Amino acid sequence: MKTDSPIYVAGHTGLVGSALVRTLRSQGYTRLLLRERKDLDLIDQSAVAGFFEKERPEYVFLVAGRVGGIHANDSYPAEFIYENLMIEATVIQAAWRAGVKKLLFTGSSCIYPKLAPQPIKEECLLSGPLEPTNEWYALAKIAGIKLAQAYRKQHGFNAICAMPTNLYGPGDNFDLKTSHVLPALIRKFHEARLAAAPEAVVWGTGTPRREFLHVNDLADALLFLMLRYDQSGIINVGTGQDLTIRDLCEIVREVVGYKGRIVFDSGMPDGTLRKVLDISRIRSLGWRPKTSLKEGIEQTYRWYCSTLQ
Ligand code: GFB
Repeated sequence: MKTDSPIYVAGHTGLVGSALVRTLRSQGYTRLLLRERKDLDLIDQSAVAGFFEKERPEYVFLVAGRVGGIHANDSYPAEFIYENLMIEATVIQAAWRAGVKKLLFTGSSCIYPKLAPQPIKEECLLSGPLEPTNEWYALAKIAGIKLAQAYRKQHGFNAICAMPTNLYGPGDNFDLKTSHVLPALIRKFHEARLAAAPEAVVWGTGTPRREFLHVNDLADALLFLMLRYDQSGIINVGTGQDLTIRDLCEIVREVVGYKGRIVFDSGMPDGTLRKVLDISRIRSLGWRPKTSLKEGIEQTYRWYCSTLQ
């Protein structure tokens, strides 16, 4: 991939897509093909095929999809499985037909079995039952992996699949119903501090463990893989470190400066109790995350506050 290669970033306005555009531009890539949903519906097969035939991208980052936290996944299963399945099938087919040189597809660590041995190796895929709250999304992403591997096997199509852990950073969704845990905690504690509320409510029991990767580090890893990885096997992207939701609350509380009580609502789902990734494969290629969790949360909180002005 050269700096003047035509590169299509599907999903460029989202958390991952916007970080990828920042990274590509900062690395001198000048021919980015970007289309907003209103201009190109990725579920519309003829529109997508037309776009690829006309624009002829050589490289594709397929980071578009319907995403959300545990409550959104559990509440909108039909939309999560349909939209993600359709986007993957439509873009991968059109990319192959139009002679794209290489496509990178992103999934999520929820593709792995709920009780996978930790840290989770790539080989654990399809070795046990999924977490029920996100099985719809997970199955759509697993189908995306198999699509990529099938097009490589039958057509020699160079599609690779990166499996990131839980992400956070600037450009995230801070809606308290549909977001992931980290932006939700930042917003809840921020609003509780402003309101001098005696307590803030957090979902679940606080005991689940999660791993968090700053989205700028993911964007860096995706460019790294697009330039250096050409295997059929999926590859994990994370930090290899996790913590309990209870400990995460303490870090966010400190960053936001909230002094009140944190109350856990065990009526809300915990989801998977642990899903930390084994990142030895990407490490062996020479990639390392750069952002510590504390730094990343401080930077994200500053960004969140800048959006409130
Ligand atoms: O980030 P999160 O929604 O996704 O939840 P998952 C992580 C943990 O944080 C769960 C707890 O145990 C939640 O119960 N939690 C506590 C909260 N308070 C909150 C809150 O206010 N909001 C949210 N959202 N969580 C998702 C999958 O699972 O991970 C997706 O459903 C995707 O498909 C994503 O894979 C990366 O880590 O549980």
